[in-house]
Amino acid sequence: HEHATSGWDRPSMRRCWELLDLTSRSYSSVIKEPEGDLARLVCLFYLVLRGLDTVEDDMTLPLSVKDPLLRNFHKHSLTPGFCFIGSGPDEKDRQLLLEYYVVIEELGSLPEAYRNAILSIAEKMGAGMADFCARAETEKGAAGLETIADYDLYCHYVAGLVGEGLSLLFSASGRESPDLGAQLELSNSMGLLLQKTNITRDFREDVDQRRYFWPREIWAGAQYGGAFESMEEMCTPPPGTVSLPGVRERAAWVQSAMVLDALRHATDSLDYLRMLKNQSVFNFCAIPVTMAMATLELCFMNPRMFATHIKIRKATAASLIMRSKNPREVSLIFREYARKIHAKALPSDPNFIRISVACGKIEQWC
Ligand code: PS7
Ligand code: MN
Ligand code: MN
Ligand code: MN
Ligand code: MN
Ligand code: MN
Repeated sequence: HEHATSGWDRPSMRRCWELLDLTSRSYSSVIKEPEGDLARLVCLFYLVLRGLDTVEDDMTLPLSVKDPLLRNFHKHSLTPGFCFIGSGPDEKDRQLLLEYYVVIEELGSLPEAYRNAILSIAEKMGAGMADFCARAETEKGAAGLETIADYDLYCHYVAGLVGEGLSLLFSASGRESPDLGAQLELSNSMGLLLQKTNITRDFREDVDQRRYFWPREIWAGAQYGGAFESMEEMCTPPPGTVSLPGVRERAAWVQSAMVLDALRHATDSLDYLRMLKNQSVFNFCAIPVTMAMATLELCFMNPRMFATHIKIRKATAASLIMRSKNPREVSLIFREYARKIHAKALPSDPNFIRISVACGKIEQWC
């Protein structure tokens, strides 16, 4: 990759590109997609939000430290030399917070409108994260998320706002139309589709860390086939032990309700992608969402998801990256996965009719 206008002449920006590679699992390559200065903006936006998420995810920090750190992170991002050394030693992204002053230095050199756009999103996200951290604490580690409305709001803070901010950056940079930055509903849906897919797939990893993101309304609700007392109850029991009768089946219905809830955002995401005009911006946005659709199909009716970390096959990912280049092809990919989900749905699933309707809606979108 060439970073002609991406700041490779400055040590602080050079370090930011390295920190991106160090901290981003799936996004590092797509973030380098947009040309020149836009890639740099997205990289800095990513590092600010990754910093916030590292604070949010650190379960060793007491709420008395975490809460003000999240709420003031946008201000710290304007304070030359600021860094945070208090992350737990196991925190995989602690290096970013140790060297956060390089991000601050680069933010300082951005045109004011871009810096303000990035930091106003960080302010809203930090406040939202702090609100939900406090809720999880008072409910003694139990799910802070009660209702599907709570789940939507949490996902809005941590991912819908990312979509909103990215759309602003795409518009402000002149790569996309000014209308895009105003499509809050559609950009929110892009974020929610990605975040809900991540939360659904990461069931086991998150529960093992006592992080409960599935809304109680779904896993405790009889109308979704769940009626569990806790999320642990859904886990695959240790080898050699037998689970209670019906647990596996009811867990499958809860899983299908979670996949169904994520699918609510699919057609909005297709509408969002259809608005894009710039090829590199399109690739950046389309690749994560086609991967998400493949991941939802992998999760659906898959009992392994309750036992371990599942991932789409490398060859599938490579093919999706190559195919995600225009709206028509992307809608065909969505249709393909909607059909596969539809075909796996069982009539005995309490969500069966809702799944058929949701898949039918995606299949007919084109
Ligand atoms: C600025 C590219 C494309 C219009 C750090 C991209 C965690 C799913 O399970 O680490 O915690 O390990 O894989 C990304 C909309 C956000 C939403 C959000 C910033 C799409 C901080 C991705 C990503 C909007 C809160 C993956 C939301 O985390 O998960 C930039 C358009 C960060 C996007 C978090 C999650 C991202 C996520 P885990 P990851
Ligand atoms: Mn992570
Ligand atoms: Mn987090
Ligand atoms: Mn995280
Ligand atoms: Mn996750
Ligand atoms: Mn993960």
